[in-house]
Amino acid sequence: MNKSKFLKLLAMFLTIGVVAAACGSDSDGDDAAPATTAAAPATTAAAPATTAEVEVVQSGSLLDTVQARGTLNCGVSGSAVAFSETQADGSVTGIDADFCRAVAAAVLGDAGAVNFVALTASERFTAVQTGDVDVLMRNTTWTQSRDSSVGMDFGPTTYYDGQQLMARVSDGFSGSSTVADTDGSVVCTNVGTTTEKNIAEAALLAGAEITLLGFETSDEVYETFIAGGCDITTTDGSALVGRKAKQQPADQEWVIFPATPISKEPLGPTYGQNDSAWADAVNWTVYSMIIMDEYGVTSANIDATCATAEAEVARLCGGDGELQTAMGLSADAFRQVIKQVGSYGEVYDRNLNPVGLYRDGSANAGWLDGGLIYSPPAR
Ligand SMILES: N[C@@H](CCC(=O)N[C@@H](CS)C(=O)NCC(=O)O)C(=O)O
Repeated sequence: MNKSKFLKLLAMFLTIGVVAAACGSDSDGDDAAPATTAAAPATTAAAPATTAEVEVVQSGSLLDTVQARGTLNCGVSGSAVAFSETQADGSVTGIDADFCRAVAAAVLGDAGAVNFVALTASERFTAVQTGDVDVLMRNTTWTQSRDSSVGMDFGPTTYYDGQQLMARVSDGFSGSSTVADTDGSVVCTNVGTTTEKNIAEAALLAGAEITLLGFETSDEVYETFIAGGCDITTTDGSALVGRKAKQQPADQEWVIFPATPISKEPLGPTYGQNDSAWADAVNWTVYSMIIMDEYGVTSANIDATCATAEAEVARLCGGDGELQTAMGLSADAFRQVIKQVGSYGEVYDRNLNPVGLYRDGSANAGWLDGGLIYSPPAR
Protein backbone atom coordinates (compact mmCIF):
# COMPACT_ATOMS: atom_id res chain seq x y z
CA MET A 1 0.00 0.00 0.00
CA ASN A 2 1.40 3.43 -0.90
CA LYS A 3 1.67 6.20 1.69
CA SER A 4 -1.27 8.32 0.53
CA LYS A 5 -3.55 5.29 0.43
CA PHE A 6 -2.43 4.35 3.94
CA LEU A 7 -3.11 7.86 5.24
CA LYS A 8 -6.51 7.88 3.54
CA LEU A 9 -7.42 4.60 5.18
CA LEU A 10 -6.12 5.74 8.56
CA ALA A 11 -8.17 8.93 8.30
CA MET A 12 -11.23 6.89 7.48
CA PHE A 13 -10.71 4.64 10.53
CA LEU A 14 -10.41 7.68 12.75
CA THR A 15 -13.32 9.64 11.37
CA ILE A 16 -16.00 7.08 10.81
CA GLY A 17 -14.78 4.19 12.89
CA VAL A 18 -15.20 1.65 10.15
CA VAL A 19 -12.60 -1.01 9.54
CA ALA A 20 -12.51 -1.80 5.86
CA ALA A 21 -11.38 -5.07 4.37
CA ALA A 22 -10.69 -5.45 0.68
CA CYS A 23 -12.85 -7.64 -1.48
CA GLY A 24 -11.87 -11.27 -1.79
CA SER A 25 -9.63 -12.16 -4.71
CA ASP A 26 -12.32 -14.40 -6.16
CA SER A 27 -13.63 -11.17 -7.68
CA ASP A 28 -17.15 -11.87 -6.48
CA GLY A 29 -18.64 -8.95 -4.61
CA ASP A 30 -21.18 -11.17 -2.90
CA ASP A 31 -18.45 -13.26 -1.28
CA ALA A 32 -16.14 -10.37 -0.50
CA ALA A 33 -14.51 -10.15 2.90
CA PRO A 34 -16.76 -7.98 5.04
CA ALA A 35 -16.13 -4.53 6.38
CA THR A 36 -16.41 -4.87 10.13
CA THR A 37 -17.89 -2.13 12.20
CA ALA A 38 -15.36 -1.35 14.89
CA ALA A 39 -17.28 1.37 16.65
CA ALA A 40 -20.52 3.18 16.16
CA PRO A 41 -19.94 6.72 14.91
CA ALA A 42 -20.61 9.59 17.27
CA THR A 43 -24.14 10.79 16.83
CA THR A 44 -26.00 13.85 18.11
CA ALA A 45 -23.73 16.88 17.95
CA ALA A 46 -25.57 19.10 20.40
CA ALA A 47 -28.43 18.69 22.82
CA PRO A 48 -31.63 19.70 21.06
CA ALA A 49 -33.74 22.62 22.23
CA THR A 50 -36.91 20.75 21.43
CA THR A 51 -37.53 17.24 20.18
CA ALA A 52 -38.91 18.81 17.01
CA GLU A 53 -35.54 20.29 16.09
CA VAL A 54 -32.97 17.61 16.74
CA GLU A 55 -29.56 18.27 15.21
CA VAL A 56 -29.13 14.99 13.39
CA VAL A 57 -25.89 15.47 11.49
CA GLN A 58 -23.26 13.02 12.73
CA SER A 59 -19.79 14.23 13.43
CA GLY A 60 -17.39 12.44 11.12
CA SER A 61 -20.00 11.78 8.48
CA LEU A 62 -18.96 11.46 4.86
CA LEU A 63 -21.33 14.39 4.35
CA ASP A 64 -18.80 16.70 6.04
CA THR A 65 -15.93 15.17 4.07
CA VAL A 66 -17.66 15.62 0.72
CA GLN A 67 -18.69 19.18 1.55
CA ALA A 68 -15.13 20.05 2.66
CA ARG A 69 -13.71 18.46 -0.50
CA GLY A 70 -16.20 20.23 -2.75
CA THR A 71 -16.47 17.26 -5.13
CA LEU A 72 -18.48 14.06 -5.06
CA ASN A 73 -16.58 10.90 -5.97
CA CYS A 74 -19.23 8.79 -7.61
CA GLY A 75 -18.65 5.17 -8.68
CA VAL A 76 -20.28 4.20 -11.98
CA SER A 77 -19.86 1.48 -14.58
CA GLY A 78 -18.97 3.72 -17.50
CA SER A 79 -20.11 1.08 -19.99
CA ALA A 80 -23.69 0.35 -18.99
CA VAL A 81 -25.82 1.55 -21.91
CA ALA A 82 -28.20 4.38 -20.88
CA PHE A 83 -27.16 3.97 -17.22
CA SER A 84 -23.57 5.24 -17.25
CA GLU A 85 -21.58 5.60 -20.43
CA THR A 86 -18.22 7.32 -20.61
CA GLN A 87 -18.16 9.47 -23.74
CA ALA A 88 -15.15 10.23 -25.95
CA ASP A 89 -14.71 13.63 -24.26
CA GLY A 90 -14.60 11.97 -20.82
CA SER A 91 -18.10 13.07 -19.78
CA VAL A 92 -20.48 10.43 -18.44
CA THR A 93 -24.11 10.14 -19.56
CA GLY A 94 -26.99 7.97 -18.31
CA ILE A 95 -29.51 7.71 -15.51
CA ASP A 96 -26.93 6.55 -12.95
CA ALA A 97 -24.69 9.47 -13.91
CA ASP A 98 -27.65 11.80 -13.41
CA PHE A 99 -28.24 10.41 -9.92
CA CYS A 100 -24.56 11.19 -9.16
CA ARG A 101 -25.19 14.75 -10.38
CA ALA A 102 -28.35 14.99 -8.30
CA VAL A 103 -26.45 14.10 -5.10
CA ALA A 104 -23.78 16.69 -5.98
CA ALA A 105 -26.51 19.31 -6.53
CA ALA A 106 -28.06 18.50 -3.13
CA VAL A 107 -24.86 18.27 -1.12
CA LEU A 108 -22.68 20.83 -2.93
CA GLY A 109 -25.19 22.99 -4.80
CA ASP A 110 -23.48 22.10 -8.07
CA ALA A 111 -24.52 19.18 -10.28
CA GLY A 112 -21.22 19.55 -12.12
CA ALA A 113 -19.09 18.86 -9.04
CA VAL A 114 -18.82 15.12 -9.70
CA ASN A 115 -15.69 13.08 -10.18
CA PHE A 116 -16.93 9.96 -11.98
CA VAL A 117 -14.97 6.80 -11.19
CA ALA A 118 -15.51 3.92 -13.63
CA LEU A 119 -15.52 0.58 -11.82
CA THR A 120 -16.03 -3.00 -12.91
CA ALA A 121 -18.53 -5.07 -10.98
CA SER A 122 -15.81 -6.84 -9.02
CA GLU A 123 -14.02 -3.59 -8.10
CA ARG A 124 -17.04 -1.63 -6.88
CA PHE A 125 -17.45 -2.56 -3.21
CA THR A 126 -13.73 -2.30 -2.47
CA ALA A 127 -13.81 1.22 -3.92
CA VAL A 128 -16.45 2.19 -1.34
CA GLN A 129 -14.64 0.49 1.53
CA THR A 130 -11.31 2.20 0.80
CA GLY A 131 -13.02 5.58 0.44
CA ASP A 132 -12.14 5.92 -3.26
CA VAL A 133 -15.81 6.64 -3.94
CA ASP A 134 -18.46 8.19 -1.68
CA VAL A 135 -21.37 6.42 -3.31
CA LEU A 136 -21.98 3.86 -6.04
CA MET A 137 -24.52 4.54 -8.78
CA ARG A 138 -23.57 1.44 -10.68
CA ASN A 139 -26.50 -0.76 -11.60
CA THR A 140 -25.95 -2.44 -8.27
CA THR A 141 -28.51 -4.87 -6.91
CA TRP A 142 -29.58 -4.66 -3.27
CA THR A 143 -29.04 -8.11 -1.76
CA GLN A 144 -28.92 -9.50 1.75
CA SER A 145 -25.21 -10.39 1.65
CA ARG A 146 -24.16 -6.99 0.30
CA ASP A 147 -26.32 -5.27 2.89
CA SER A 148 -24.87 -7.34 5.73
CA SER A 149 -21.53 -9.12 5.34
CA VAL A 150 -20.14 -6.98 2.49
CA GLY A 151 -20.66 -3.84 4.59
CA MET A 152 -22.88 -1.72 2.34
CA ASP A 153 -26.05 0.22 3.02
CA PHE A 154 -28.58 0.75 0.23
CA GLY A 155 -30.67 3.74 -0.74
CA PRO A 156 -34.05 3.84 -2.48
CA THR A 157 -34.38 1.66 -5.54
CA THR A 158 -34.10 3.87 -8.61
CA TYR A 159 -34.73 1.11 -11.15
CA TYR A 160 -36.58 -2.17 -10.58
CA ASP A 161 -34.82 -4.64 -12.84
CA GLY A 162 -34.74 -8.41 -13.28
CA GLN A 163 -32.32 -10.80 -14.92
CA GLN A 164 -33.06 -12.16 -18.38
CA LEU A 165 -31.19 -13.94 -21.14
CA MET A 166 -30.44 -12.96 -24.73
CA ALA A 167 -29.74 -15.34 -27.62
CA ARG A 168 -29.89 -15.52 -31.39
CA VAL A 169 -33.19 -16.29 -33.16
CA SER A 170 -31.16 -18.29 -35.70
CA ASP A 171 -30.24 -20.68 -32.85
CA GLY A 172 -33.93 -21.44 -32.30
CA PHE A 173 -34.58 -19.07 -29.40
CA SER A 174 -37.69 -16.90 -29.13
CA GLY A 175 -39.43 -14.65 -26.62
CA SER A 176 -41.16 -17.71 -25.16
CA SER A 177 -37.91 -19.65 -24.57
CA THR A 178 -37.22 -20.73 -21.00
CA VAL A 179 -34.14 -21.48 -18.91
CA ALA A 180 -34.68 -25.20 -19.60
CA ASP A 181 -34.09 -24.42 -23.31
CA THR A 182 -30.53 -23.31 -22.53
CA ASP A 183 -29.44 -26.93 -21.98
CA GLY A 184 -26.07 -27.54 -23.68
CA SER A 185 -25.41 -23.80 -24.24
CA VAL A 186 -22.38 -21.65 -23.51
CA VAL A 187 -23.56 -18.66 -21.46
CA CYS A 188 -21.49 -15.48 -21.05
CA THR A 189 -21.79 -13.01 -18.20
CA ASN A 190 -19.87 -10.65 -15.88
CA VAL A 191 -17.94 -11.79 -12.82
CA GLY A 192 -18.59 -10.18 -9.44
CA THR A 193 -22.31 -9.94 -10.11
CA THR A 194 -25.57 -11.38 -8.89
CA THR A 195 -26.01 -12.46 -12.50
CA GLU A 196 -23.51 -15.32 -12.46
CA LYS A 197 -25.04 -16.78 -9.31
CA ASN A 198 -28.64 -16.44 -10.48
CA ILE A 199 -28.05 -18.19 -13.80
CA ALA A 200 -26.10 -21.05 -12.22
CA GLU A 201 -28.91 -21.55 -9.72
CA ALA A 202 -31.72 -21.19 -12.29
CA ALA A 203 -30.05 -23.64 -14.71
CA LEU A 204 -29.64 -26.18 -11.92
CA LEU A 205 -33.30 -25.83 -10.93
CA ALA A 206 -34.42 -26.14 -14.56
CA GLY A 207 -32.22 -29.19 -15.14
CA ALA A 208 -30.21 -27.39 -17.85
CA GLU A 209 -26.49 -28.07 -18.19
CA ILE A 210 -24.72 -24.90 -19.23
CA THR A 211 -21.10 -23.77 -19.56
CA LEU A 212 -20.74 -20.41 -17.84
CA LEU A 213 -18.02 -18.04 -19.08
CA GLY A 214 -17.30 -15.06 -16.81
CA PHE A 215 -15.74 -11.80 -18.03
CA GLU A 216 -14.55 -8.72 -16.15
CA THR A 217 -16.28 -6.23 -18.47
CA SER A 218 -19.49 -6.21 -20.47
CA ASP A 219 -17.63 -5.13 -23.58
CA GLU A 220 -15.77 -8.47 -23.50
CA VAL A 221 -19.07 -10.32 -23.01
CA TYR A 222 -20.64 -8.77 -26.11
CA GLU A 223 -17.52 -9.10 -28.27
CA THR A 224 -17.51 -12.81 -27.47
CA PHE A 225 -21.28 -13.17 -27.96
CA ILE A 226 -21.23 -11.38 -31.34
CA ALA A 227 -18.28 -13.50 -32.51
CA GLY A 228 -20.16 -16.69 -31.58
CA GLY A 229 -18.01 -17.59 -28.55
CA CYS A 230 -21.17 -17.95 -26.51
CA ASP A 231 -24.74 -18.87 -27.42
CA ILE A 232 -26.35 -16.78 -24.73
CA THR A 233 -25.58 -13.67 -22.72
CA THR A 234 -27.33 -12.90 -19.46
CA THR A 235 -27.57 -9.90 -17.12
CA ASP A 236 -30.09 -7.29 -15.91
CA GLY A 237 -32.89 -6.99 -18.49
CA SER A 238 -32.28 -3.25 -18.89
CA ALA A 239 -28.70 -3.90 -19.95
CA LEU A 240 -29.78 -6.50 -22.51
CA VAL A 241 -32.26 -4.02 -23.99
CA GLY A 242 -29.56 -1.34 -24.11
CA ARG A 243 -26.93 -3.58 -25.73
CA LYS A 244 -29.44 -4.94 -28.27
CA ALA A 245 -30.42 -1.40 -29.23
CA LYS A 246 -26.78 -0.40 -29.66
CA GLN A 247 -24.88 -3.46 -30.80
CA GLN A 248 -27.04 -6.00 -32.60
CA PRO A 249 -25.25 -6.58 -35.94
CA ALA A 250 -27.28 -6.34 -39.16
CA ASP A 251 -26.80 -10.08 -39.82
CA GLN A 252 -27.98 -11.26 -36.38
CA GLU A 253 -31.37 -11.10 -34.64
CA TRP A 254 -31.23 -11.19 -30.87
CA VAL A 255 -34.14 -12.10 -28.63
CA ILE A 256 -34.61 -11.53 -24.89
CA PHE A 257 -36.29 -14.14 -22.66
CA PRO A 258 -37.96 -15.35 -20.47
CA ALA A 259 -40.74 -12.75 -20.30
CA THR A 260 -40.77 -13.00 -16.50
CA PRO A 261 -37.21 -12.37 -15.30
CA ILE A 262 -35.36 -15.13 -13.43
CA SER A 263 -34.52 -12.79 -10.51
CA LYS A 264 -35.34 -9.50 -8.83
CA GLU A 265 -32.62 -6.87 -9.32
CA PRO A 266 -33.53 -3.71 -7.42
CA LEU A 267 -30.87 -1.19 -8.50
CA GLY A 268 -30.05 1.95 -6.54
CA PRO A 269 -27.45 3.96 -4.64
CA THR A 270 -25.04 2.06 -2.39
CA TYR A 271 -22.62 3.46 0.20
CA GLY A 272 -20.64 2.31 3.25
CA GLN A 273 -22.70 1.15 6.20
CA ASN A 274 -23.46 3.03 9.43
CA ASP A 275 -23.29 6.64 8.25
CA SER A 276 -26.80 7.91 8.74
CA ALA A 277 -26.22 11.55 7.78
CA TRP A 278 -24.69 10.52 4.46
CA ALA A 279 -27.40 7.95 3.86
CA ASP A 280 -30.10 10.56 4.55
CA ALA A 281 -28.52 13.04 2.12
CA VAL A 282 -28.31 10.46 -0.68
CA ASN A 283 -31.72 8.91 0.01
CA TRP A 284 -33.65 12.16 0.26
CA THR A 285 -32.05 13.39 -2.95
CA VAL A 286 -33.75 10.46 -4.68
CA TYR A 287 -36.97 10.86 -2.69
CA SER A 288 -37.18 14.55 -3.57
CA MET A 289 -36.96 13.62 -7.26
CA ILE A 290 -39.77 11.08 -6.82
CA ILE A 291 -42.04 13.43 -4.87
CA MET A 292 -41.53 16.31 -7.29
CA ASP A 293 -42.36 13.91 -10.12
CA GLU A 294 -45.65 13.06 -8.39
CA TYR A 295 -46.53 16.77 -8.39
CA GLY A 296 -45.49 17.21 -12.03
CA VAL A 297 -42.59 19.47 -11.08
CA THR A 298 -39.73 19.53 -13.58
CA SER A 299 -36.52 21.44 -14.21
CA ALA A 300 -38.54 23.66 -16.55
CA ASN A 301 -41.18 24.72 -14.01
CA ILE A 302 -39.36 24.44 -10.66
CA ASP A 303 -38.73 28.18 -10.27
CA ALA A 304 -42.33 29.14 -11.02
CA THR A 305 -43.56 26.28 -8.82
CA CYS A 306 -41.40 27.23 -5.85
CA ALA A 307 -42.51 30.86 -6.10
CA THR A 308 -46.07 29.93 -5.12
CA ALA A 309 -45.68 26.46 -3.59
CA GLU A 310 -47.39 25.32 -0.42
CA ALA A 311 -47.03 22.42 2.00
CA GLU A 312 -44.84 19.48 0.84
CA VAL A 313 -43.57 21.11 -2.34
CA ALA A 314 -42.81 24.33 -0.44
CA ARG A 315 -40.81 22.37 2.13
CA LEU A 316 -38.78 20.64 -0.60
CA CYS A 317 -38.28 24.01 -2.33
CA GLY A 318 -36.68 25.32 0.88
CA GLY A 319 -39.64 27.41 2.06
CA ASP A 320 -41.79 27.25 5.19
CA GLY A 321 -41.12 24.20 7.34
CA GLU A 322 -38.12 23.09 5.28
CA LEU A 323 -36.18 20.15 6.71
CA GLN A 324 -32.99 20.30 4.63
CA THR A 325 -31.00 22.60 6.93
CA ALA A 326 -31.29 20.18 9.83
CA MET A 327 -29.86 17.48 7.57
CA GLY A 328 -26.69 19.52 6.99
CA LEU A 329 -27.80 20.65 3.52
CA SER A 330 -28.74 24.10 2.29
CA ALA A 331 -32.45 24.93 2.46
CA ASP A 332 -32.72 24.92 -1.34
CA ALA A 333 -30.74 21.67 -1.80
CA PHE A 334 -33.57 19.74 -3.44
CA ARG A 335 -34.73 22.72 -5.46
CA GLN A 336 -31.23 22.66 -6.96
CA VAL A 337 -31.56 18.93 -7.66
CA ILE A 338 -34.72 19.48 -9.71
CA LYS A 339 -33.46 22.67 -11.34
CA GLN A 340 -30.04 21.34 -12.32
CA VAL A 341 -30.83 17.65 -12.95
CA GLY A 342 -34.60 17.04 -13.00
CA SER A 343 -37.35 15.00 -11.38
CA TYR A 344 -37.32 11.18 -11.34
CA GLY A 345 -39.56 11.02 -14.42
CA GLU A 346 -37.43 13.51 -16.28
CA VAL A 347 -34.16 11.66 -15.76
CA TYR A 348 -35.81 8.30 -16.47
CA ASP A 349 -37.38 9.44 -19.74
CA ARG A 350 -34.36 11.38 -20.91
CA ASN A 351 -31.96 8.45 -20.48
CA LEU A 352 -34.00 5.29 -20.85
CA ASN A 353 -36.72 6.06 -23.41
CA PRO A 354 -34.15 6.31 -26.23
CA VAL A 355 -33.19 2.63 -25.78
CA GLY A 356 -36.83 1.52 -25.52
CA LEU A 357 -37.34 1.39 -21.74
CA TYR A 358 -40.58 3.09 -20.64
CA ARG A 359 -42.12 3.54 -17.21
CA ASP A 360 -45.72 2.90 -18.29
CA GLY A 361 -46.93 -0.52 -17.21
CA SER A 362 -43.59 -1.38 -15.60
CA ALA A 363 -42.49 -1.67 -11.99
CA ASN A 364 -40.80 1.70 -12.48
CA ALA A 365 -44.08 3.56 -12.90
CA GLY A 366 -45.14 5.70 -9.94
CA TRP A 367 -47.22 3.99 -7.25
CA LEU A 368 -50.31 5.97 -8.32
CA ASP A 369 -49.91 4.43 -11.78
CA GLY A 370 -49.56 0.87 -10.50
CA GLY A 371 -45.77 0.85 -10.18
CA LEU A 372 -43.34 0.60 -7.28
CA ILE A 373 -41.74 4.05 -7.37
CA TYR A 374 -42.80 5.54 -4.05
CA SER A 375 -41.36 7.92 -1.49
CA PRO A 376 -41.99 8.54 2.18
CA PRO A 377 -43.56 11.96 2.82
CA ALA A 378 -41.42 15.09 3.10
CA ARG A 379 -42.61 16.33 6.46
N1 LIG B 1 -27.07 -5.73 -11.04
C1 LIG B 1 -26.09 -6.79 -11.04
C2 LIG B 1 -25.23 -6.76 -12.30
C3 LIG B 1 -24.38 -5.52 -12.40
C4 LIG B 1 -23.37 -5.52 -13.52
O1 LIG B 1 -22.18 -5.36 -13.31
N2 LIG B 1 -23.82 -5.65 -14.73
C5 LIG B 1 -22.92 -5.62 -15.88
C6 LIG B 1 -23.76 -5.86 -17.05
S1 LIG B 1 -24.93 -4.53 -17.25
C7 LIG B 1 -22.27 -4.27 -16.04
O2 LIG B 1 -22.60 -3.32 -15.38
N3 LIG B 1 -21.39 -4.14 -16.95
C8 LIG B 1 -20.87 -2.87 -17.28
C9 LIG B 1 -19.38 -2.86 -17.26
O3 LIG B 1 -18.75 -3.74 -17.85
O4 LIG B 1 -18.81 -1.93 -16.68
C10 LIG B 1 -25.23 -6.70 -9.80
O5 LIG B 1 -25.39 -5.75 -9.03
O6 LIG B 1 -24.41 -7.59 -9.59
